[in-house]
Amino acid sequence: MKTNIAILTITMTLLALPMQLFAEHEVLPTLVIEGVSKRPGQLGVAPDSSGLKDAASLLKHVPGANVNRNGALTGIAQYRGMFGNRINITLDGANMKEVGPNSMDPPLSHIPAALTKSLQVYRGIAPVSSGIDTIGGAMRLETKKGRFAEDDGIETSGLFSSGYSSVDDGYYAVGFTSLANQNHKIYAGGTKEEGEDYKFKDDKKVTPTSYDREVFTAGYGYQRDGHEFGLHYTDNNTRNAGTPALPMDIRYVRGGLYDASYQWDMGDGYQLKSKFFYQNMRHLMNNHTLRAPRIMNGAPLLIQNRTEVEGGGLDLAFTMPLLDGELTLGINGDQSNHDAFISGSVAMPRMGGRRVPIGIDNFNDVSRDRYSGFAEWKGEVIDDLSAEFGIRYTYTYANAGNVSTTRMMLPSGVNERLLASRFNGSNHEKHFHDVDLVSIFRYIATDNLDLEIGFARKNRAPSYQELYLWSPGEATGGLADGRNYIGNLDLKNENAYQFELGAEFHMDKIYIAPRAFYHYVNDYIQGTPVTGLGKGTLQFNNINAQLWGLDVEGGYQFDEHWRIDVGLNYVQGKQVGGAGDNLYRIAPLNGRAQLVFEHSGWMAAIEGEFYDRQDDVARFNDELKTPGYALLNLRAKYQPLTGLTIGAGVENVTDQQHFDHLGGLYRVRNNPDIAQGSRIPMNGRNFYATLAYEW
Ligand SMILES: [Cu+2]
Repeated sequence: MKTNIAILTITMTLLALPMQLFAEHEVLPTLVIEGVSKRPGQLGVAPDSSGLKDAASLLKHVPGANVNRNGALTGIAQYRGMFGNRINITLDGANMKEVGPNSMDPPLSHIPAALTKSLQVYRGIAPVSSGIDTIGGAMRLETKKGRFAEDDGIETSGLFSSGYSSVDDGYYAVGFTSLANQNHKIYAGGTKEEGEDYKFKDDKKVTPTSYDREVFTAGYGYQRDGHEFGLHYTDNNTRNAGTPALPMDIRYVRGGLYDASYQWDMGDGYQLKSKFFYQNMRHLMNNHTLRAPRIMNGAPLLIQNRTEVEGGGLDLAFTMPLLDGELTLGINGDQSNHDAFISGSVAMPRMGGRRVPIGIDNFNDVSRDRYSGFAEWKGEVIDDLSAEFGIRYTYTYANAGNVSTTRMMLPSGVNERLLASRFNGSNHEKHFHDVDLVSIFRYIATDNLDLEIGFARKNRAPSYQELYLWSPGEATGGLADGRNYIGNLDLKNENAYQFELGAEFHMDKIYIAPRAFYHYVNDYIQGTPVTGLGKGTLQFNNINAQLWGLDVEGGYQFDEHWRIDVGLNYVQGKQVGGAGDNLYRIAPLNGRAQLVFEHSGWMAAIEGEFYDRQDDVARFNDELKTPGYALLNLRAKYQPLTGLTIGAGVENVTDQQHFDHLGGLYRVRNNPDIAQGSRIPMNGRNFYATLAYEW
């Protein structure tokens, strides 16, 4: 398809200005959110405050995508009903591993929106070249890295921006600068974001949702005669940040990602790309700094979980022309090691209320290594018909060390030491073999209509939590359903058969791009009831599932000043066989429409978001239904001179109380305004203002 897969561009400039492009002349079936400030043909949306904290919030603008929000900085990407590690998310090409076993630090949370250059979401079936484990899709985030000078001489560029939001009394500031000539560039940047608990209807508060984070980034780049070399470092220092949908809150997430890349453009379509990355992160969470602890035996149960991850990987890809297209051959490998240790103290009534320390291996010396290779060909088959064929083989190795616990008895009466010795007596070493297959055809039917049809088989090996959670607990990769889970050493791969049908109609002033999909997932991993481990405990198991739906994006340009953009998302997920239960955490039917007016440096927008009620809820974990809602947002921005932008707006203008179905349950005690176990209210009315200068 030579033209016209619509590309949604949400610019993440200083102000996080979402911008939308009509039919770009690009081959990628991809949505792009990127940090270009001004380009001809750009169709704008006014400044947004939601993207200021967390790059994941940007996903709400992307057809098919959404966010499972467990906290202010904890947004787990969702695409068409799949989420977490079913989606392959790369940061500057690196598949960064979470340090939190409950996904308090999902990949997109490492980079604040203000340092994001672009976020791409592969619409539909993700190509095999986009990475390992793309059963639910693939997303790529690129951080800001400055640019090489175009002419002789030294060029500097940079930006400063800051903003304030009333709903959480939050602010952010970002500075970024680069110094470059044609061959060398160096750059550095930093952000600070801080906010209080956010308010909802009539100044009630959702506690704890305060946050405090600093991110630092620096790097060096070199280019000459088709060679490009880069070194890049990102450091995240998150301090106290609330996650009210989870049993604990973030005390800190610390650490960084180092990467080195080398690319050689040999000309005539030959290209070599390589990348190496290494990460080391530490994390502490607890149940009593940002919230009131749970009471056990008549006294507070004080617990914390200290976790660590070390990981790294290598990617190599070689591209060459073949027939009327290009062939890419590549290998990828990564390794990670995870540890988590729970400690604290519990009051013992039999010992006169004396506190007794506890220590439990949550995950001990867990490793997960992946070795993978792929081949992908894209090109023109005949006139107006192009195709993409891909195959990827992946071997996943997982292992875990033995565990111990000082606890005798769980609250359920289960002997935890017995569980530990049972786990230690079983074989933890696991091997998984996966083959991914993709074939996509794109046909230019007329000058105004493009069609796409795609088939794929995609796989995912079980996560380490799904395998090795040996004692009933909630470290489940952020499921946030309030249930205790136990792992399963007998889990098989998930394998999905995917079918995609897309069309794009575009004319001078209008475009509309609907896409329908159907996925059948063999051995979909989900909790199933298990007996003898306490009431409500679930065990990860293989079931069969199917997901289907439709997402649509469209736009119409009335004249040079007025335009409208719309999006609509629908997805259903069901268990196949069994009770035909609904899958968990599926977004209800939703849509958004945005009317934009632009005139001589001014821009104003009215945005409406609509979410239907969600009645199709999972029974296996007693998921709660959610009522529908509509939201009204007003946004404006003004550019008094080149490089300087002022933005302001009001979100949730009418201060309605509403609930995000993907937001999880409220796990905190002692808040008179929100019952424990009910849905978490979303932001109340928010006034925000931003100021940015770019040079
Ligand atoms: Cu955590």
